[in-house]
Amino acid sequence: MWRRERRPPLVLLLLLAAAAAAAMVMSAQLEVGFYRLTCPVAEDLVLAEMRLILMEDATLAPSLLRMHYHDCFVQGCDGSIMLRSRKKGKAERDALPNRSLRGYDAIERIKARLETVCPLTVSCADIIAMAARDAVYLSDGPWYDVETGRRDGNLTVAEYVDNDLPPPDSNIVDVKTFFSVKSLNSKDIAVLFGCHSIGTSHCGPIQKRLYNFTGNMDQDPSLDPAYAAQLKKLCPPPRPGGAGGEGKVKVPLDPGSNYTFDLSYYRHVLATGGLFQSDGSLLQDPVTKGYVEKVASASSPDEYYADFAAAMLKMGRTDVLVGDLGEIRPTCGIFVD
Ligand code: HEM
Ligand SMILES: *[C@@H]1O[C@H](CO)[C@@H](O)[C@H](O)[C@H]1NC(C)=O
Ligand SMILES: *[C@@H]1O[C@H](CO)[C@@H](O)[C@H](O)[C@H]1NC(C)=O
Ligand SMILES: *[C@@H]1O[C@H](CO)[C@@H](O)[C@H](O)[C@H]1NC(C)=O
Ligand SMILES: CC(=O)N[C@H]1CO[C@H](CO)[C@@H](O)[C@@H]1O
Repeated sequence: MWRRERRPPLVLLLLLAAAAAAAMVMSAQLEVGFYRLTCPVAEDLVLAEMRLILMEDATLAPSLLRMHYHDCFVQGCDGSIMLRSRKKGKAERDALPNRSLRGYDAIERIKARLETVCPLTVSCADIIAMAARDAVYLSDGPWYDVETGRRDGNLTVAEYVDNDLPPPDSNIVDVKTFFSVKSLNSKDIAVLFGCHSIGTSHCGPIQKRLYNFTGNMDQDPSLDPAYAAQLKKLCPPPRPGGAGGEGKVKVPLDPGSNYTFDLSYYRHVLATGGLFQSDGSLLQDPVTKGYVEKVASASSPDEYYADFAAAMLKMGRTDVLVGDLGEIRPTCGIFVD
């Protein structure tokens, strides 16, 4: 369930939490309000800290939303994305697509606050899930009740990143393949891509699309020419032998409203083909295209926001560790051993 205007009163939250808990006592699994007895301030504290973090750097909102996606897709939502590499092996966070992930310090800052109030209680995976929800909410998007009860994994392998995350030049068949492994269907794909309503990209992921689409120094014909021209001004052709687009320039994923979580991403994809080929791939399949068209012409965001909440909960359940599995670390990035 989602609410656009305000957070619900605490009493309502507690009632909902109790109802959810009652429905889920059968086995250890995620639930709304998992910390209501062990750390009742957890969610309020994360939100308060997120307000401060975003006041200092508003661009961290999309980064923290993205972190939840990466955490869940690589090894399940188990906080292992936070672990630093050790001598033994390269960690997820040092794999290539990670180089543009930001917000590790923000998660550690929230974790440190929680450790002073409820030591060794709240998992890093849950902090990431809560921070992602708050990032959406604080970007004028919907509020939804986030499920908690995840525990943290201590296995992190850089190679998994390439195997689990679809690259930005994916077509819809590739995207469906990657998402179906996580039990996410075509509708979930279309809904979750709305995350690209906030935030930015480096030039690297779009260089091929702009300058060398099929290897003949051509441009992706499915990209609107006026939009492509605009992008080319921001992102000049890569220098031969130059570092592949890791420069300072950042391009908005949803031009004109990249600070606000709204439906304009869908209008943008429909009108221009989107920033990444993967965004444009939504138009290659009747189900995802139908969804884009529906949201793009919706008169109210309500239905999309409800879909978004449901899809985020679904993604947030990917391969989670619950009950006695996993661990709670004092610092998200540092192994306990
Ligand atoms: C096929 C699936 C996806 C692909 C290929 C993809 C790819 C990318 C790429 C290449 C970037 C830019 C990184 C950079 O250069 O800074 C990006 C940014 C972002 N992605 Fe995705 N993404 C996908 C799905 C998702 C999903 C499902 C979510 C949310 C649940 C998400 C949330 C974000 C956000 C919020 C940003 C902006 C980050 C920032 O401004 O720091 N993405 N994505
Ligand atoms: C929106 O995009 C512009 C670049 O066009 C960037 O300067 C700004 O930081 C972006 N905002 C967010 C919240 O990412
Ligand atoms: C364009 O793509 C082709 C095929 O992938 C590659 O061989 C060539 O080096 C690329 N050209 C440039 C300038 O990047
Ligand atoms: C990882 O956690 C498990 C418990 O979940 C523990 O048995 C194991 O020793 C830990 N391994 C490392 C490398 O920290
Ligand atoms: C933001 C961040 O922590 N990124 C890491 C990803 O990998 C590079 C290269 O190993 C690290 O230097 C970064 O710290």
